[in-house]
This record gives sequence, C-alpha cells and structure tokens, in this order.
Amino acid sequence: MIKRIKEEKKNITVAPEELKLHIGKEVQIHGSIYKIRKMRGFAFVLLRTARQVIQCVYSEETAGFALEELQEESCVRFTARVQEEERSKTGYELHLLGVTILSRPEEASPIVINNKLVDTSIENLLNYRPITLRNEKERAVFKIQEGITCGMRRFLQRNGFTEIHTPKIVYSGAEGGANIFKLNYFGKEAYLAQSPQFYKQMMVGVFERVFEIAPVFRAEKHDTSRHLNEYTSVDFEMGYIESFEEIMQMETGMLKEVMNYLNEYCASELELLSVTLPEITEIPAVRFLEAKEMVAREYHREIKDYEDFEPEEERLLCELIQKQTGSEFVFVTHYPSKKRPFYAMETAGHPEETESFDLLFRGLEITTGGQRIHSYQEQVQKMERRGMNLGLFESYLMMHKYGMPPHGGLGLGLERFTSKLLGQENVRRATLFPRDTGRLEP
Ligand code: AMO
Repeated sequence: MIKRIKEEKKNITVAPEELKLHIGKEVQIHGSIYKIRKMRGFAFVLLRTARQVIQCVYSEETAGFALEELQEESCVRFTARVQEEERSKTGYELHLLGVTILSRPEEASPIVINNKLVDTSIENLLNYRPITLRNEKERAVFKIQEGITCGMRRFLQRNGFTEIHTPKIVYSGAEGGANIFKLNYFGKEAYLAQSPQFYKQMMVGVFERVFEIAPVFRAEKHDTSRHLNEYTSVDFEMGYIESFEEIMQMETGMLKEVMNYLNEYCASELELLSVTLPEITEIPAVRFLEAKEMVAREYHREIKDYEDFEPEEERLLCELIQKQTGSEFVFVTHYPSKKRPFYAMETAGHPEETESFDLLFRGLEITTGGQRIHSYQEQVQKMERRGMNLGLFESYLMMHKYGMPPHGGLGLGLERFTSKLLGQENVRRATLFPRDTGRLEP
C-alpha cells in the first residue's frame, strides 16, 4: 500500500524565528540542550535551535518534569509558554511546561563547547570539529560564509551569469606547477582539478557569462595559515569584454552585494562575532611593479624578487593603501607573464606583462583574474614557446579553434575571503573540515 504523507501535522512545532509572533501562547519547539544554568529556585536552559540559542526558564512549579531529566546535548521537544522578557536578547523567553527527550548523549563532550568561545588549541578545535562547530560562535562563521555565497550568487544571477558544475576529475592541470594531485583513473593517469579554468572558459562559448562555486584541489606542501589542499573556489568568466578592468568592476559590484546581503540576512551572526564589514566604494588599483616599488620605498626594503610578491609585501602594501586611501582592498594589475599561466593574455606591446590582476584584502591575496587569450594561433604559439605538450590540451584548444569571444574572469578563495572578513588569523578557521598536509579527518 502506498503511504500518503499528510500535509497537516498533529503537533505544530514552531520555527524559532516565529516565536515572537506567539507571545502569551503555548508552543512546541525542538532543539539540543546547549547549557543548563542553575539559579536559586529555578534554572536557565539554553536551547540550541537551527540558528538561534533560545533562553528557556525551568521552574519546578510550572514544569511537569524534573530538571534532572535534562542533560546538555540531549535532543528534546519542549512544550512551553512564550513570555515577553526585555532582558533576554530575543525580547522573549520560553517558560517550560513539558518535555519529550528524543535522544541522550552517551558521554559528556570532551571539549567545553557551550562557553562564549571554545577555549582550546586550533588542533583540538579541528580534531573535534563535529562537536566544536555546535558552539554558537563557531557555527556563526559558516552562516556568514553561506551569506557570502548567497550574496555572490544573487549578484551573478542578476547580472546574467549561468551557474555551472564542471568535473573535478580531469585529464590535465590548468594552473601548471607541481601542486597537482595525481590519481589512477581505470589505469589512466588523471588529476584532481586545480581550478575549473578550462571548463569555465569553454562555457563562455556557450552561455557568455558563467560562474561556479565548488571545491578545487592543490597539492601544496606548504603548511601555512593561508594554504589548504582543498578549498572552495568562486569562479566567474565572462565574454565580450574589452578589457580585464571589466572583470575588476564586476568583482567590485559582487563584493558590494555581499556586504549588502550580509547586513540584511546575517546581522545577528555579525553582531555575535563583533564583525565590522568593510565599506566598499571604489577599490584602488596599482600596477605590480609600481606596488613593489612603493612598498620598497616606504618600508626601506630591498626588492628580492621582481616577479612575485612575498607575503610580507602583500601585507605591507595593504597597510600602505589603507593609509593612503582608506580602502582595505587593493587590486594589483599587470603581473609578469612568467608568473602567470599559459592562458593569460599579454599586454599589447609589453609581452613581459599580462592583462591580469590579483585582489588583496587585509594583507592577503584573495582573488586572481584577468583576460585570457582567445585566438587559437596566439594560444598555440604561447604554449609552444613554453614547451607544452599540445596533445594534452586538444579539447581545451577546441574552443579556440572554433571561435571564442574576447573573455576573462577570476577565481576567489572562499575560505581566505571569509577568514579575512571575520578577522581570523588562519584560513582553517573558516573551513568546515579542512584538508591540509597533516589532516584528512574528520
Ligand atoms: P589562483 O591559483 O591564483 O588562480 O587561485 C585563485 C584564488 O584561490 C585562492 N587559493 C587558495 N586558497 C586556499 N588554499 C590554497 N592552497 C589556495 N590557492 C589559491 C586564493 C587565490 O587568489 N584559475 C585562476 C583564477 C582565474 O584566473 O580565473 C586560479 O585558480 O584566494
């Protein structure tokens, strides 16, 4: 017999965000017992619901059960009366009347998770991630991260971008270098995608504007506060551009929209984490060489590497730009060709430079982008100059061969952006379950 799921439910469980509409009424609500605070003659029971921690009051006279029935991290369904209470953060509290215990923990948590902060080392924080994420502030990080991607999605969709999903098992590396994971694909050599670069470019030939928010893999051996071996990349790519500056403008618009979205939908989490969002008006841009020289001059440093930034230089450049312009973001443009992948377009008349940029925020690179080569001949010649095996890139070159519009795009590291936005010192803190050189679990 086919069982029909009835639409009407017998016991209406109230969604936490609707509780204030039920002041003076009796409701049912479910959640986990976050903390029990015994007072004289009564107790505060903090109930962790999907997004809020709700203050409940237990009193022997009105509750139809003993306080000892309740245990931290038990999952429960309460019957309670919603009462107005100015002193509570939400403006109300729940006076407990009855309880159904849905589950009890086997053991008490080895780490205290119900204080303001989880007071432990980053190793412990990550080793016990399934439970440390239950802490109100820890989980707020990921509600904000969700807000970031929702804001980006909303912006990109409103601007004519189509969301795509590209393969993560690939036949060749897109970004060059040694930081690529190899795998055995039914006897053939394959790789984990370092970025969706080839596929997003191919899709410009199809949809003109595309984006993807998905994991990418880098076999970095570095154990630093900014490198992960798997991270979430926000990529977009757009056709019919006249200059790579259009990509920078689009990113500026996207970041503004993220801030609007967070203010609108994540205000309680921002307040909980005492986060002040940066004000974005215009983001200043400075050419790579000029930026190197500015930092060298201002901080009396010798330029050791004319082709790349040292992390310290990125930090100092941000400090300097903020002092001069007030902006916490800065675009650095025209990176040297030698340091950019084979698909980067060179500047007309200056083949040693590329039509590319990075975006630095609060001392760290969060984005790389630029214009790509769209002409088949030009792309093949550049690959030959670099001694690349063209045979490995046949399907990539197929799009160039059969016609592509001028195009460009960018990739932004979601964890780097989140961690900098929240003032965290380590990218792992903005990663649910980080993968780094020493961590494959949880
Ligand atoms: P790139 O390799 O510079 O460019 O990466 C783009 C952005 O991704 C982030 N990122 C990382 N985040 C955490 N851990 C890592 N190991 C790591 N490596 C990179 C950074 C960086 O700015 N295809 C190009 C993008 C493009 O041109 O569209 C690319 O992947 O925030």
